[in-house]
Amino acid sequence: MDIVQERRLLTEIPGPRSRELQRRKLASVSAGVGVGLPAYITRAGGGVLVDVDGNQLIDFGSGIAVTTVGNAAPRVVERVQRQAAELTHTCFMVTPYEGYLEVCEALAELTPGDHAKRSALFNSGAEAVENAVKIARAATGRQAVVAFEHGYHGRTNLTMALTAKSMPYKAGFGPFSPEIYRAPMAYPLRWPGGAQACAEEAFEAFAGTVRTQVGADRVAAVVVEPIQGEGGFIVPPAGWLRRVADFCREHGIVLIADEIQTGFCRTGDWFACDHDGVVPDLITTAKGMAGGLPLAAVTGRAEIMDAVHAGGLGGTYGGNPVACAAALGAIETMRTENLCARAREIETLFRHRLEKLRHRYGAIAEIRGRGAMLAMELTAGAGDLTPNPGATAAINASCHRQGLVTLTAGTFGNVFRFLPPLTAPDHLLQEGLDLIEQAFQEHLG
Ligand code: PLZ
Repeated sequence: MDIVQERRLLTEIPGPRSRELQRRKLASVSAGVGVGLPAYITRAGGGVLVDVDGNQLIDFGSGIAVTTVGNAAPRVVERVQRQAAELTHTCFMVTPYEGYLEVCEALAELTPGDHAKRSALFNSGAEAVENAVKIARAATGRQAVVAFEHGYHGRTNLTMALTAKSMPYKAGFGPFSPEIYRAPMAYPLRWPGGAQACAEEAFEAFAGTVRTQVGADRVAAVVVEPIQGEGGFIVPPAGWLRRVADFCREHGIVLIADEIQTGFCRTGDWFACDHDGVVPDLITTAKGMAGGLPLAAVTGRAEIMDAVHAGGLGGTYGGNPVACAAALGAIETMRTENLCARAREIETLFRHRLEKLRHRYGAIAEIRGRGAMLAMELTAGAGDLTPNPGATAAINASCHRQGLVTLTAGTFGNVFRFLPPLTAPDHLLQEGLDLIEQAFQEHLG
């Protein structure tokens, strides 16, 4: 890693060269593709992004939970370079190669449960979720799929239907795929009966929705994020996921855990399901798995994965050799650098600072998340849960101006979330937290 791990501001953010590129963006890229912070990046490493004006930004987003092992991580780069020089593509369905198998073997070993497993590889998270639904339907002979309020599963037609939030993901893009049903999410902070009652009542509300609105024997799959990502890092109460899993087993429903954002060390375990002791039937992965190259997977029980007819799953690029090489480099990095433990360390470091802030600002209703996937939900003030997207956006913009790349989330746009690379050094994380503190000071006094 040859980039000095420090923030360095040479110009305002974005600087003049970035602003010039942003003018070209407006003239050449669809307006439908938004940009959060228009600082154009040329190099990155560890927890630092270097922009075209020479500024060094601190990365608290990891490109939305992707560069878990750090940007341009040495083992990823080494394997990608070697692979790209030898073989870039055959299409696994035409003439196969070993890297695809190695990734599927690693997935079988690392994902929850010690049953026989199979995997199939794809290009994006949405494609993985879409294929998991196809597989569950083929295996059960049923059509209905149940997803949750605040859930996010992608932007393709089927995954838009699974995704809860209308603006910006769905508005104007219908009609949506049929046979998708939505159940209430166990969201302790906003559960009408209070956080204490949430586990029990939210499970009953889910089971009630399935029984009365769909019919449990018509449901092919329940799709759930063990900790919701785009929805605002919503952590369901202990025991809720296990009860959902038990309900699925009882009714022959395939439980699909969408671990695209939570997987691969992010939450301090290999997968967030591990924390709850839940073994899903199918698990979807992407993002952190391949250190920045596009790769996604569906992994699951052999009898479910093998229920699909030969030729029923695939795609030209799924499991591309270079992306597979990147995944093997990323997984090797997670193992040798014990990044699950590092995520837990980061949680301790962040929580200490964020809780101090929460005591100072009544507008911070809650600090939540797990491992290096943490967030704060901002409301109108102490005791008032009215969402505060205005303060969230203003604080986020202040961080950007100071060279800290942060992200927001949440159905109401009032969640400020942190997803640092797990290889970022402590001093950089502390500096980022200083900037967050200053931004709160600036906007909330
Ligand atoms: N499932 C749980 O978090 C992607 C979305 C960014 P793709 N989340 C980032 C955006 O605004 O498009 C995600 C996820 C969960 C599925 C997906 C979809 O993964 O690789 O973006 O298709």
